[in-house]
Amino acid sequence: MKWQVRGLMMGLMALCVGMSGAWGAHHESDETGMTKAVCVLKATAGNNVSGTVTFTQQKGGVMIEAKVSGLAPNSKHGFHIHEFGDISSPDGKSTGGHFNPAGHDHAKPDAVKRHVGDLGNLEADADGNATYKRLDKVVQIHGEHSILSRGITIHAKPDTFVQPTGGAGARIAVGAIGLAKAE
Ligand SMILES: [Cu+2]
Ligand SMILES: [Zn+2]
Repeated sequence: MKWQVRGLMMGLMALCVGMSGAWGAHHESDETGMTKAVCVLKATAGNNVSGTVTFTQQKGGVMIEAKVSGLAPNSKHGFHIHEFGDISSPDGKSTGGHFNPAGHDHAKPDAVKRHVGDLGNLEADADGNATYKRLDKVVQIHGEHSILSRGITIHAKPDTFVQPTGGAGARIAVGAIGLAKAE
């Protein structure tokens, strides 16, 4: 019996080593040029928001940078990755709910356990322009929780981090996340 347990342990260890090898190979492929994603935002019906969001793989996380214009002066807007890159509906609802592959609760972007899509808020200046720059430790361009082909959603109201999804209301801009040529 003891030998059986030992054999099982050895087998598990071999499996772990094999899996870490696979992860290593994956990172190498990232270095060959598949390290960037981009999302061009489209205003939903009755809104005038435009902008771009980029995701760049870096050591220690994914750098998320957004430039958005056409927002109300000095306003705050929930900013999320939603499940679908489908931006066909005029109200933006076709992007579905928050991208949440691990089944966690809604949370702030710096939380360890959160929806992958929980990016917090965009904050517009007096001219209605917002910029966002954060190194994110949860978002993945490649891998199990890849954000490729998912959607970005900007909401009319702030994300106040209440359950289940922050209470940020209607959708004023949406976009689909696609692979970009790495620089
Ligand atoms: Cu949202
Ligand atoms: Zn969420």
